Amino acid sequence: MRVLTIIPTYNELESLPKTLGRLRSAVPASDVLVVDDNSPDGTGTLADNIAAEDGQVHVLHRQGKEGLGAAYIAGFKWGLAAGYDVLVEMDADGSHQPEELQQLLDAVENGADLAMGSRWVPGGSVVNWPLYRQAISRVGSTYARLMLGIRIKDVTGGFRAFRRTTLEKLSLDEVDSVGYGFQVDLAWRVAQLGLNIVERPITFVEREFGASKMSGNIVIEAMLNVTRWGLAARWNKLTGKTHNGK
Ligand SMILES: Nc1nc2c(ncn2[C@@H]2O[C@H](COP(=O)(O)OP(=O)(O)OP(=O)(O)O)[C@@H](O)[C@H]2O)c(=O)[nH]1
Ligand SMILES: [Mg+2]
Repeated sequence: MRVLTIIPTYNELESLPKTLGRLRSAVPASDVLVVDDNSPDGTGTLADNIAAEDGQVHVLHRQGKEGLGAAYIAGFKWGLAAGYDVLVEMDADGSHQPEELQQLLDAVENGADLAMGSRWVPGGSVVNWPLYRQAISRVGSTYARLMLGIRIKDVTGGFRAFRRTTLEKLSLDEVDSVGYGFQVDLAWRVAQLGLNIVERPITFVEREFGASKMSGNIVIEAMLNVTRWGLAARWNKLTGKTHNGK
């Protein structure tokens, strides 16, 4: 399986080299694509310098900050066009442990269409995350699980391995949610297709350097979308339509 790990970056000058170094030693077979949105702190140039030394690291430069979702969509398209079999989402900020990637890849190798790193399954944990963030994440995931009728315990998580055929079945151009909403959106689309989603426990560590790009608006957007999608799915069921409205 040819694996591409996609790492979106916006001002991750301190974190990116550490994360890349760990990833390259933990899973040397995985190629890497850094998707940088013209970070003012020069993360893009730093990524270019690393790529110049390491033929397995690639960089996709985008003009400006368009959000995590848009960066991933661009990265997925790049990876699909380049023929990768598995495409991985991973944050640059150290929250996702590269040493835990292999178990997600193993799950895909064993038949998962989407393997998701999960903080909220047995064995999963969070380190240095304030209680209020844990509460938002748990409540948000539980709400999404009930509203959407899916079994995923950590639906906002962003450490994931997609089988190529899974992404090929999604209409990537239709996905326009931002932040956490983007992760929920993708998971919901995969769930609606009836594909095989598995969760594997991960240790999520709060970022050490740099600033979070999370905001209250992102949480609210995600909640509103989940409500909308859940109601639409129920309505479609009642009126006999399939969940994607066809
Ligand atoms: N290319 C790109 N990357 C982004 C953008 N926003 C966030 N990222 C990256 O996406 C990853 C996750 O962003 P974070 O700011 O850590 O967001 P978060 O993990 O939801 O928030 P925290 O838990 O507080 O860290 C990091 O690698 C960011 O650098 C963006 O607009 N463009
Ligand atoms: Mg983060």
